[in-house]
Amino acid sequence: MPSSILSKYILCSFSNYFAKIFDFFPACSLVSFQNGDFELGTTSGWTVGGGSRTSLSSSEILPDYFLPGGRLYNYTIEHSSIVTNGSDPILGDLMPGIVEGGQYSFRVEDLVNGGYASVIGRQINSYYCLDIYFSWLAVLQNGNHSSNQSSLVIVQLEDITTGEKLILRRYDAGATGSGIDNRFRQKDNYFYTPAWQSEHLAIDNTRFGHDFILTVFAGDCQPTGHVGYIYLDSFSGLSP
Ligand SMILES: [Ca+2]
Repeated sequence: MPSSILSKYILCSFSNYFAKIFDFFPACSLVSFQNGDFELGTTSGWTVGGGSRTSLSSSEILPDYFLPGGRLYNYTIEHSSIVTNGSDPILGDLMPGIVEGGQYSFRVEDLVNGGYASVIGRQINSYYCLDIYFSWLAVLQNGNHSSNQSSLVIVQLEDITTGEKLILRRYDAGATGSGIDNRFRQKDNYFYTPAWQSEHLAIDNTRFGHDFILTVFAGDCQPTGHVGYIYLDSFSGLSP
């Protein structure tokens, strides 16, 4: 067993131990997040989809529309990909390496414009651990459009037992810059995150055993001339 995996196992065993002491809940398990870091080099365990977003303004978009069974899902649109470490092809050294941990991460959508959108989702059921972590890195091309017509990324972590969105980030490349916040910087006509954005949900005992779903969306601009994409890595019960 590689030492990094071994140390994570030991850490998780520790947190299991304390969870048992304090709440007598079943042990949390790495199995919940198997391939949450994409280190199988595949999307095993995840659900991926895509489609055209040109019929919708950004405010009308829900990520679920582009997952299998969704109203805009098109199985021929496969723009997303597992990626290996290296620089972002557009922003280069302005962004960190496009893999946060290990050898692989996942890029939602691609670097070609065309009015498309893509999504990846992962559900974990009956979750008894104390934390959920994941990290993302986004690029939005400013096409000098309104927010509603611009490229778009959405990151959401939902407690589907209660229907609450516990983490919700929604950014667009609207021309005024009002669709981003201080997580982003600008280079030419690109908004980008200069560091991996580490998300952490601390789960209190009112949520033990609930089902959660992580959904990450990226879409080109509606007029089709500009790109949006987002990298995802390190979905785990343990800090990256
Ligand atoms: Ca990884």
